[in-house]
Parts: sequence; C-alpha cells; structure tokens
Amino acid sequence: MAFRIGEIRLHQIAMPLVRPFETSFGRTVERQIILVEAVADGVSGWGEVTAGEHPFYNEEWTESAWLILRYYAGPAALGRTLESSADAAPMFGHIRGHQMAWGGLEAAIWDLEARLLGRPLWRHVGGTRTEISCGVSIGIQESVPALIETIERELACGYQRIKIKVKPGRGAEPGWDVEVVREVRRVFPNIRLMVDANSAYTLADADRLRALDDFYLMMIEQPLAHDDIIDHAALQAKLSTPVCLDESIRTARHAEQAIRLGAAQILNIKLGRVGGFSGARQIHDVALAAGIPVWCGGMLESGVGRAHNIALSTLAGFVLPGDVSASRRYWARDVIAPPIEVTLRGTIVVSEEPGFGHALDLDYLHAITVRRETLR
Ligand code: OSB
Ligand code: MG
Repeated sequence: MAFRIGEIRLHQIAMPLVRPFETSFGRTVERQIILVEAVADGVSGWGEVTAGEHPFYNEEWTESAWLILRYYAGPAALGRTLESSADAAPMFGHIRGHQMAWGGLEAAIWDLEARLLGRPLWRHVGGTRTEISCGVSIGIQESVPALIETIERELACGYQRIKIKVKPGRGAEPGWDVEVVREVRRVFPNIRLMVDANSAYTLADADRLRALDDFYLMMIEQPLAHDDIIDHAALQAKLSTPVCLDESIRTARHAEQAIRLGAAQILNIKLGRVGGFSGARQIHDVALAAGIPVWCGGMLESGVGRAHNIALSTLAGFVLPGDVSASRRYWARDVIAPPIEVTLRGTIVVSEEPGFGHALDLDYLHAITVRRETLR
C-alpha cells in the first residue's frame, strides 16, 4: 500500500532516569531524547532516536541527530511516496554514518505503515514470537554489596539474565571487572550472567579478560575498540568465553566480516545503531544463516524505542534474552500508555494493537518537550 510522507515532526524530550546509569564511558542522569513523528493521511507513526547526550558510545549525540534529521534525513523523506517501509532506508543511503538519527525516522515510517494497515508492528516487521525473553543491564555501582542487592532485586522480578557493565582500572582509579564478577559468581553460581565493557579494553588486556573465563559467562560484550573487528578476532581466539559485538556492527557487511573472521560468536542488534528495521533485519538474516545467535540491545529508551525493541525481538533469530526491560526500571512515568511491563517469568507479551502497540501519553509528552519542529 503506497503512502506519502506529508509531514515530519521532531520532538526533543527531557526525561530524568529513576537512578543514574553508569558505563565505562560515563554516567547518565537525564536523557535528552528525540522522538520522530512521521505523518501520512493524518496518521502518525513514531520512532525514537537512540543517540546519547554525548558522543561517547559512538559519534552521535542528541544535537548531531537533530541537525541530521532537520537538514538531511527529514528533507530526503518529506513528500516522498513509498510503496512500503522497505523503501525508507534507501532514502538515507547518501548519508554517511548517523544511523541513529535517520534510523529514528526509518523506524517511525515502519510504525506509520503498520498503523495505516491496522497491523501490529511486530507482525509487520516479520516477527513470529508472541512473548520475548528479557534480561537487564546493570550499570557500574557504588560497591559490590550494592550490585549484589540490585541483582537480587532484578532476579526477584523474574529477569532471565543479568548483564553487568565492566571497566578496567586506570592509574589510581580502581577497575570494576574480574574481582566484581568473581564475587557475583560466588553469590549467584547458577544465573545466566554476562558482562559489557563498551570498548574499554585493548588487546594488551587479553590476560585480564582471559581471567573472566573462570566464571562461565554467557558472553563478553564489546571488550575492544568501538570500530574494531580484527583485534576482536585475535581476542576471541584466546578466550573460551564467547565475544559478542555491539558498537562494531553497524551494517550487514560488518556482521558478515566479523563472523567470517571469528571476531564474535554472538551479535547484539540495536535498531538505532544499524539505521532502523531494514538494517536490523539484514544483520539478523546474516547471523541466522551463519548460526550466530542474536539479541536485542537497549539504549535507555523511552517507551517508544522500548516498544520498537520488543517488535524487533520477535524475529526468529533473537534467541537470547535482550536488554529489553520494563519502563519502571528507568522511568517514574513513561511517554507511552500503558507502560512496558515484564511478567514474573521474565518475559514481555507482545501487544496485538496496531503499530508499536501502545498509545502516546501526549499530555506528558508535551510537558517534557524542550524543543519541537515541524518539517513540511
Ligand atoms: O552498550 O548496551 C550498551 C546503555 C547505554 C549505552 C550503551 C549500552 C547501554 C545498556 C543499557 O547496556 C541497556 C538498556 O537500555 O537497558
Ligand atoms: Mg553494549
């Protein structure tokens, strides 16, 4: 069914986290999120830009994403008639990088088409699962007892796997890795456990990373540089723990090359990082064909991005629990209604409603909007 993108609205919202989230690259207290609204025939589809507040996870940030949408991605899509959402990503093919910026618009267009068809987004993107498995990502904490307590709380909520952020020591500053994981494993010998380094190590740290092999982790996520594949292959050859790539995989070509080189045994797929649903599905297909399991990563999304992640997680190759968790872990109040809820068996049951399956809480959205622009 053909549809014409008549208007694009950009909404930047400020959302305080219920608690700070710390990774090896920094600490987040409040999110500055751009929501993208794509309009056709009076129907709105919504997407979320997953760029952080600073160019520290990758090179994108809220400000750069706003400019890319305002000056490049928005104008490339406005007034265009699409035969299907699969035609959306190619409209942005001339933009080098900035996948999170245009990926927010790409995802909005998939939601828009699903709503025009009256179909749930998860079915529209080709999903088959009606219930997805959930894990949690736990940031660097003030102390090991605080971490243990947090893990206990998350397990009591039913979450199926625990991911802890790690970082190496730097000079006088202590690290948060091997000793912490040893203690967590001692207290929780049987849980599904993994770590995420967000590119904080180098190949020179291989011995330190090999020490993690003692703790039968499910995987170690993105230990080395954000743009590296080759060193990860060298590292994987030295580890029994599977390496999972996050930052390094932006395209299906990256996925193919990483798999071919043995740089990863598992892939994390994030909608924004790969430019939306078309890119995510391509990477998923490459991994599935190669027998590489994938899971859906998170970027501290509001309900809009969270709901999109649920839709993505229903694809057949998403066989491991993702970083897709309940709204309440991050927000006192979410921008969608109802918020995302997780069952006591650590799953999310998909919505059968059209599009991403939840209503926008427009009153709240307006109350927290700090910048708005309509492109026509
Ligand atoms: O690397 O997975 C990551 C949050 C911000 C930036 C990068 C990452 C993360 C997370 C959070 O781990 C996952 C979530 O949204 O729950
Ligand atoms: Mg990660």
